[in-house]
Amino acid sequence: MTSPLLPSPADTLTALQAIVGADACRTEPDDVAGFVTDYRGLYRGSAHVVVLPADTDQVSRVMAWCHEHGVPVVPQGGNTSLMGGAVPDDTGTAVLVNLRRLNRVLAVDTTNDTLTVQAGVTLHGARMAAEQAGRLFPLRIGSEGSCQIGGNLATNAGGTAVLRYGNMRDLVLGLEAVLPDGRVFSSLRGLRKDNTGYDLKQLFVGSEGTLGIITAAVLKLMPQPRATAVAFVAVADPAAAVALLGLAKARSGQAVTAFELISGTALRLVLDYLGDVASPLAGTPGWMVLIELSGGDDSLQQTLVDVLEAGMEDGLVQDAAIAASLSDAERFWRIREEISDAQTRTGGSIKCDVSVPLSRIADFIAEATRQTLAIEPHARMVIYGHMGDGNVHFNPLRPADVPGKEFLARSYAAISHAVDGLAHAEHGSVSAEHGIGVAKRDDLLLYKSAVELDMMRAIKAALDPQGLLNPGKLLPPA
Ligand code: FAD
Ligand code: 2HG
Ligand code: ZN
Repeated sequence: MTSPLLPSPADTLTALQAIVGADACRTEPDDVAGFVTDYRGLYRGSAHVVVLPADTDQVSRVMAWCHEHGVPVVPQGGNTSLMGGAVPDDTGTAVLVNLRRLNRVLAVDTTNDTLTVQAGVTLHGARMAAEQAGRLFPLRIGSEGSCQIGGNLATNAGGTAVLRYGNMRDLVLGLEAVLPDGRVFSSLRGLRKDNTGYDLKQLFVGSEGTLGIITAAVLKLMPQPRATAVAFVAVADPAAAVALLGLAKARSGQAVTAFELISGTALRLVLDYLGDVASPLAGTPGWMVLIELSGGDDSLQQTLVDVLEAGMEDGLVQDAAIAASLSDAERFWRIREEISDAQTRTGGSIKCDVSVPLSRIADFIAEATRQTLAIEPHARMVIYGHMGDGNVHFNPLRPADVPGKEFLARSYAAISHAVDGLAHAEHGSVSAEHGIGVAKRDDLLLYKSAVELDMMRAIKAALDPQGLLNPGKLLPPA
């Protein structure tokens, strides 16, 4: 509930300029447009003012002022999320707080293996800071050049290395966040053990900007792997891919770092989009996996060859290309990472970001495909994702001759409910890594129990009783 007596736009601007400076307040439509439209151009809102604070103290004072005057606040990082959570609604009453100026690496501790950064450091910046210190920060997602650590935490980002290193929740040791009333919660400590009660920092992870504005974090660093081996592999079907994963785990110990499934339709789409990139395999197999092994063992390449040979003997592997150089490996990965943008460019993509237990994933894909094609017989089955951790991006794409808007209008609801319903029935999740935002907000009523929803609302009410922080996101209306 926002106050019916909001301050005038002029008073709000004057107050916020006094806190962050006039240069750090944007109000001109051209300056604001990029902040109020989401990455895919599907969600457009408006903001009363976009504020670019320079430090935690400024964030705290902005929040305190907005709290005192009942003004809604939308936190934003790199604005790369896919669920519409980082842009305001169209009422124009919100203040949008973008964290991009909080972009300093605060400390690298190579003895404790921790990296302390402000929330606006991009994921790429954090990975580079780790690399310069001879360490690895292992979160790996295609948007790393733009997304920010604060956004990664607020969405509990996943990506292609979760199988080995976990998602963002597993990679954070300490966190600083400004609460809706302006107070600063700080647990900026690099401890791997701390059992002194509730783990409050984890409340903010995956909270999508509804409980506080994350301003800094202490992240875990890992040793850099001494060797990496990558292969693009044709398999008969998802069941063969699951069996190959089991074989790779058994033969390589802890070395499987990524195991990505790619449908033939997804490969064709991305190769058309990239234009000048050669396919790693001859023809277009029906299904492929991109496997990466990494570790300290120089014989890793041979281990990968052994895995693939054993896979061929077992009838799991139909064809394989092993990266012979770094540039091969980069090309294989580029093909995988660009699938999402290839869909965005084509338009008319129904995104189902589901996870199910690995033991159910092949049957799930078969049945979800059958039900989708019963609704849209000519949909293009762009199916890919982080199979190694059970996460499938099941993203039917409009038939080539149907405009995106028409496809979404006639089939989005039916297909997404069918696919999500199947995932739920398999004890899976209807949002494995992209979060809820506004896109899936009301679906939570179908897929979360009354007890879970009550607990989520109780936490929100305790920290943000006025409901001012990122209103309308994540929590379905009571
Ligand atoms: P934003 O989009 O700005 O915000 C996301 C949410 O977090 C919003 O609700 C916002 O209010 C909140 N928020 C942002 N910053 C803060 C803060 N400092 N404090 C509090 N709340 C905040 N996601 C994956 O999980 N895995 C992938 O593999 C993956 N690949 C992608 C590939 C592409 C090409 C694209 C475009 C996106 C991909 N994403 C992926 C989605 C997206 O990049 C992630 O969700 C990312 O973590 C969002 O970070 P951001 O800084 O852009 O956040
Ligand atoms: C990926 O794995 C991202 O490439 C984006 O999570 C998935 O666009 C998508 O659906
Ligand atoms: Zn993904």
